[in-house]
Order: sequence, then structure tokens, then C-alpha cells
Amino acid sequence: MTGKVESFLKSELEKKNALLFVLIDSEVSNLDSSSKLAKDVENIGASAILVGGSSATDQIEMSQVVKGIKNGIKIPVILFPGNVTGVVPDADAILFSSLMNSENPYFITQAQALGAPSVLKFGLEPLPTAYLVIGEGTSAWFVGSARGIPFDKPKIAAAYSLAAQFLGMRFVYLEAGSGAKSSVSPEMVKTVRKMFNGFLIVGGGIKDVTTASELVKAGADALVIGTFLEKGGSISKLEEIAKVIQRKD
Ligand code: 1GP
Repeated sequence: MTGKVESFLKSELEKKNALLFVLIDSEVSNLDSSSKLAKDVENIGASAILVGGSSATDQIEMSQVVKGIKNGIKIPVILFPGNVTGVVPDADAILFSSLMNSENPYFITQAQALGAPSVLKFGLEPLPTAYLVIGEGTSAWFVGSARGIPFDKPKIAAAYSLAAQFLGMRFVYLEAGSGAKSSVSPEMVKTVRKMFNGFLIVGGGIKDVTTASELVKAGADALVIGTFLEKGGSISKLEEIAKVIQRKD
């Protein structure tokens, strides 16, 4: 069943070529700075704020950050959990993800089973997501015991995405990993796009206009950017990226 946040994202996609999601890691940004950051990125046209990450494990801190952010903005706050500790109240939705290419069944179905009752209890809208880790050496890869899909094997990513679609998942997230040296290739996005009909999210290592625009041209529906801002990247440069990816030609 499509909920409010999913409908909002779809309506955004009718207006914009692709969407910008900004990732806030509650262990990097404190309460004040994350609330300000959320307002700033809403102002430049981001469509959602993701809160979480594979190394964010302090549930109390995350809960405070989510609550703080939520008060000041209208765009949805979507949880991006790396584990059951990433399920907290007050957000609008959650990327209810299976790390499909993990070698550990915990990250494929068990964490989901442990977290699901809290998702229901907190009234979070679950967005059924196949989370695919591309490449190696990142926190998402290590923490999630992923068998990273090689960057130059787009057909494998496409096969997983098609399997996700057949399993009823409406979102695929191609993840190169936070702070990855290189992002997922446009070729991989293109190959996945041909197979997968749902909402295609791409993240990890995106920090410039050219890369962002190539990924969108290849078929990404939303790009996730986190480290760029954490490392001091400017809001005006992010606005430039937002404008380029949102523009309908
Ligand atoms: C990480 O895809 C997100 O989970 C964002 O990546 O931090 O490299 O922007 P960056």
C-alpha cells in the first residue's frame, strides 16, 4: 500500500527530473547543527532528509535529532537504519531495507523482523527497499557484511534489482558507501534502470554537479548526498547540484 511519503515522492518526481535527499548522520551532526542544516537544505529544494547510516548506533541521540529536525521543516524525514537501533519515533517514514547482497542473513531478514514491531508502534511508513552495496571498503560494506557488487558488473546489480521488484520492493538503493572514493557508475544506473520499474535511489561519493547530472541522465530518481556537507561543502554548491538534477529538459 502506498502511503503519504511515497505519494509525496512520486508527486515530486512528476514536477522534477530527479530528487535530492540529504543524509544527516546523527553521530556527526549535533542537534542544533542538524536542525539548521535540515532547514537550509529544504530551502534549496531537497525533497527529503534521511537520518541514519550504518555506523549511527546511538538510538537516543538519533531520536533527539529526528525530533529536532522534524519541528522545523515540511519535507519528510525518512529513517535510513543500519540496524534495529535506527528505528526511532517522530520520523515520517523509514527505508525498510533488506541488504540483499549481505552474507549475513541478519541484515537480509532478521533485523527487519526485530525492527518491524517498532515501525508499526511508531507509526512509521515503511518504504520497501532493496539496499545494494556496490564495491568494498566502506562502512556500509563492512558493517553489513556485504559481498559488494563489483563496480564494473552492472548486470549483477540489475539482476538483484529485478529480483527486488519481483519480491514486491518498490525502491532500490544503489549504495557505493558513505564517503566512497567513486560513486556508482552511470552505466550501472542505466543497466538497473532498464530492468527496474520502481523508485531508484543512488548514493555514496556524490559531490559534484557533473557526477550528479550523469547519474540522473542514466536514470536515477533520487540522489543521496551526505559526506559533502559533513566535510564542509557549501549549501550554494549543493543548490547548484539540486538545480541541475531537478531541471526538466
Ligand atoms: C551514504 O549514500 C549515502 O549511505 C551518502 O553517501 O556520504 O558519500 O554522500 P555520501
